[in-house]
Amino acid sequence: MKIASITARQILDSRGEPTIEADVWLDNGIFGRAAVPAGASTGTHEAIELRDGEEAYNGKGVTKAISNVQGEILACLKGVAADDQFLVDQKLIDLDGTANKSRLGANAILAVSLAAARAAANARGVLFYVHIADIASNQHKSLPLPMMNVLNGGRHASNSADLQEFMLIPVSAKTYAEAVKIGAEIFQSLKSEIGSSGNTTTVGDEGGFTYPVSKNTDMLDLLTRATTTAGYRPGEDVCYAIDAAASEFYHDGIYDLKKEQRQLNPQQMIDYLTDISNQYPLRSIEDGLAEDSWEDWVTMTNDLGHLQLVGDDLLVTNPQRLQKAINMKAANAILIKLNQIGTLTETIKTIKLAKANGWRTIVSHRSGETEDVSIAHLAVGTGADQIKTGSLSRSERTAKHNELMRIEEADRSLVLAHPL
Ligand code: 2PG
Ligand code: MG
Repeated sequence: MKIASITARQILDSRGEPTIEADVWLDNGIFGRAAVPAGASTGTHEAIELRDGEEAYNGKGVTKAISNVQGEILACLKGVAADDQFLVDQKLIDLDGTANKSRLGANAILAVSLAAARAAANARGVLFYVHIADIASNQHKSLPLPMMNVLNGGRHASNSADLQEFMLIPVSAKTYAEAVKIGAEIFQSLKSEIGSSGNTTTVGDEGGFTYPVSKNTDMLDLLTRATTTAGYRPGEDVCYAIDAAASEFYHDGIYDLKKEQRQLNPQQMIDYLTDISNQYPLRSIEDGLAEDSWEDWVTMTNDLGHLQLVGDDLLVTNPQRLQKAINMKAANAILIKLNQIGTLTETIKTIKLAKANGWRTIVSHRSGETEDVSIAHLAVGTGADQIKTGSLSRSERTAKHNELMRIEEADRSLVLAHPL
């Protein structure tokens, strides 16, 4: 199964912005397709996506990335075995030649990396998660526990909370389908709560409702009411998670919570998160502090290490940054985003490093998504603990939940990863 040709095209993501989709064709006539997502609250240390910077699409076109795929990348990969993912990705990394994939573009590289893996899975006649498990030499496939982002704030919404994501974790669910049921029922109950308070039931980028708060915990109160109304017990059936995305409101040593008119120094920010975790059944805090505040992360991990403390912008799926965090004991879990690092092989390497050190792994979408469901397969194939793939609305979010229910149906031996 050798790579014979590659085509790429510009499609739209869920925010209506252009993104790249690639088709990798093999010499046996089989092909694989993959599309790349895009973030809004991107970390400074992520691999670089190549955008045209020209008039079309306000500079966000990806035609240069497409030319790179159909030119240099195809020339480099033609004749390479698609089922040798390590070789495919190493050739892409070497061809690019930069540390952050800025020459060819991480978007160009990832589209090809994933599409080649898809093509190989198709040629083998196996579901994608099976192929990923084989690449990762992983014997322990499982279904991830979902963190469902039902209330959106920060850069993913307007007129909403400072903190970016308020998620529910259906910890009492025994199957993925049951997790979806719990999440969807609470989502509908949130809609009624918000609607009956006279507010509009607008959703943000990840399909969760926006809400005009005067303090950030208003979101968690709303979530508690909706959970109870839907017939579930906060703290027993459902726990909460937040992604503060704190780098977005951190400037010159200060965390600026505009909705609350509070400016907090790092220790006060840690105290603020501690208070929230004492008041609500909060089990997971992502990016509670800024992306380069390593020492403050160590303090937070000392104080709040009984919770899941997730590094997203801090770690950017990068094995070097993860190793540093492991050594320093900064955080205890990592968010995994393929396009932060740019190839499937490097993503798997980061997951394995995290697991080897007893860290939790959470496979994640981006706020700008497509109908591509590869992350559902990545989570199952690597046996990731959790998946963060948005709310129970917007098809680019539900596509992943739906795919996980299909995978569950296809292989009844897969179990849902342990609750937190
Ligand atoms: C995050 C992500 C996904 P974005 O911060 O975790 O929820 O957002 O894709 O905008 O970086
Ligand atoms: Mg995040």
